[in-house]
Amino acid sequence: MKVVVIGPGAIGCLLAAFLSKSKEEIWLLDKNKERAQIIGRQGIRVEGVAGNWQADIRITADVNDIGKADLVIVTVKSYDTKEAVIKAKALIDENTSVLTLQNGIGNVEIISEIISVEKVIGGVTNLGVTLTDTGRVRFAGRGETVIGRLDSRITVEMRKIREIFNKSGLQTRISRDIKGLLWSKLLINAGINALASLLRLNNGRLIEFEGTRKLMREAVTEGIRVAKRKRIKLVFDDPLAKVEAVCEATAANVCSMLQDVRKNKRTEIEFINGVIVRQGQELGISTPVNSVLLNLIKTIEASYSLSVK
Ligand code: KPL
Repeated sequence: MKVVVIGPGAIGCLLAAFLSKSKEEIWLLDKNKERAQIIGRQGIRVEGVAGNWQADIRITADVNDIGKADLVIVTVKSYDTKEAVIKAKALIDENTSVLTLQNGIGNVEIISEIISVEKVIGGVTNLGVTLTDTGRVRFAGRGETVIGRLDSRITVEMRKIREIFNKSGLQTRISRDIKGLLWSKLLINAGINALASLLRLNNGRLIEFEGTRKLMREAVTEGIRVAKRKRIKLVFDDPLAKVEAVCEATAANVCSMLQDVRKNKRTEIEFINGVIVRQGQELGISTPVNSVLLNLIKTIEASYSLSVK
């Protein structure tokens, strides 16, 4: 199988490094030529809970170097999905599956506008990973990866993906209810990412303080209300307990949004708390905590270049 991981961010690098342990042909596709050359020379360095090791990797910024792929895995930031998939079209033919392992809600839909929905597989991953430098990642928390299709079907391609991921050491399963999964993961990110970024705390710290625990629970409870009204079946019996469990399991991790804020980069807030606020408005459900989190993170983004007066 020829597998192309798009985006050498934290998740992209970690996936490519793990998958390169399999017998398959693994590629990393970067939009930045210089960075691709650096990673090509150095390989990907992984440190953390799976030990410290190095993976040599095929990487390019030119899709023509790769040819047609059997599987394309999208790991770019949600606001870059459209551009990344349009650029990757040359990799995709009738036999290619496209798997999104991104945060937030909306990526399956964005990808399905560019290529046939038949080829698209959704997924969530709870791997806690930080990009410490170009092609260098700290793997801070193991977590399950779950994949599924909007039409609930389980295909041969999905079984193959599960097999390759598991063989590479990435614990992976298939679900028939991808919407429920994406919303369940959304609740985790809605509870953790914005708060951790505003307070500049590791995931684990969020459950150590009464104030953050309370706000986390309120943000998640608002999301649960929206999901319930939309008749989304959440996969956790107790989503509030699950968010706290993820904080514990990824305690040392700097969440992806805080990694972005530290680098003065745009965040995925619109695809996380923003989704709860917008869908809440449409359904007449008030989401005050998510609205505050959304507006504060947007203000941080808008004020990156400003200095204190
Ligand atoms: O998905 C994550 C993220 O950082 O975006 C969690 C699971 C919260 C791990 O940090």
